[in-house]
Amino acid sequence: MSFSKPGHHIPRRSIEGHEGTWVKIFNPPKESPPTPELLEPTNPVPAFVAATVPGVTNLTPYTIRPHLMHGTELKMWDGRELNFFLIGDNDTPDAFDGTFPGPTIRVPRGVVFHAQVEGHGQAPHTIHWHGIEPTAINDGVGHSSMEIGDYTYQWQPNHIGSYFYHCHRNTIQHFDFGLYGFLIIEPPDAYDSSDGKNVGGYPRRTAANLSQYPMFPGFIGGNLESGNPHAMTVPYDVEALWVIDDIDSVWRDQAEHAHQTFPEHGDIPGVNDEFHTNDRGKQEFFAFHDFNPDYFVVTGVNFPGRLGSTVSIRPGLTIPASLNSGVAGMQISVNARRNQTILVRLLCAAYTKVKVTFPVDVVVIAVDGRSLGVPPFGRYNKPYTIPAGKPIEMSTAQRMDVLIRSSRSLSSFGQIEYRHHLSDAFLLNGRIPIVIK
Ligand SMILES: [Cu+2]
Repeated sequence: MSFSKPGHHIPRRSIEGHEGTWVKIFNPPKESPPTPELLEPTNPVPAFVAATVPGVTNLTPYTIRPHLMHGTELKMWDGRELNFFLIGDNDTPDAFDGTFPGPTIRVPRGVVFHAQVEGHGQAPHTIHWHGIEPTAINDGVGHSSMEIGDYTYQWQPNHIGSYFYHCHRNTIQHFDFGLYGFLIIEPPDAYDSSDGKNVGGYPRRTAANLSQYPMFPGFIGGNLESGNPHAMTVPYDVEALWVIDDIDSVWRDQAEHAHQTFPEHGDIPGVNDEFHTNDRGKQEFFAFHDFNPDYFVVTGVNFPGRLGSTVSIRPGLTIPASLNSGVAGMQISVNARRNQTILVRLLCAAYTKVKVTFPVDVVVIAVDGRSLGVPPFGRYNKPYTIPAGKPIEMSTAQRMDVLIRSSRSLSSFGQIEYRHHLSDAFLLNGRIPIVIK
């Protein structure tokens, strides 16, 4: 296979005539421009969710409708309320007022994806689809693409795996304050129920090359160009989502405005901007340079402990179908049976240094949305085993997909160790129950 003759043909349109829109620009369009090269969306997921989850609507066909907001207070484990910016969804009552993290978006590979996005309150915001490869205006990087306002993002995913989406305007604040969610690209037929499979549940499949790991049954190898949507995929029975994050309450108290780090522009942008006042003309510019988190969470769930402690979240925590694109039963704390294939999707959304440790051997099948050992990059990497107890170091924005399968019962914990990004001081050990029986 080659790039000039790819196995998966995903049609792309020429950008001829739109070049000016696609290059880096200092002042991106701020007012709802039409999406260049707009195609008909084909994402089947919004209609599936509306048909299966009570109360959910799908007002724009084949399209999701997220919105970005600011200024919500969420209660932490000790009762203290902290300032959050949240992503909500206009079609989902459970998510209308925003959730932390934002709803998990699942998309089959190869569809034309549309997100009709509104920015509320202290816009501008963007959505960056981290690891997807959209055109530049749809990539949602502040200062170099659209800043909303309102905008319909368009892209087409071609690699099955784990991604996330987040606001990329003044990222250090907006991402940290909660404007992010998880994003999963699934096999092309993941939402096709015509063969009788359970579209809204498990087992599901993800990309992997497990030819050297016969312990995981159901792996289908073969050729990506064969047309088999399951070539180079493996089924999993249980799925857990661990989004690792840390929160500095001082940042949340002192920088409540979304423009806190927008400098007052001089007459030569980027040269003589005024970094003592923000663009509201106030002496409130906040530099976000000194990060000292004192709250720690996994997938929005608080680790209930002070700095220096070792604490656990509850067993049996799951994510409702309304916040997971209609799929019921995705877990946070792991609860499985012996000889089930368990997929844990890890995302480091923290700014501190993070080490993840499992009580069992895990097989790493994908990193940053690319499955190891699967063409076209399969010659350069392969899945590998990380033995029980050996820490996995992660840094901001990294994803890692690991598989677990145990023939023995187990009642233990995965562990997330947080250390200060500069001093390496120990901050907290967060424990996540893993029960296999
Ligand atoms: Cu934002």
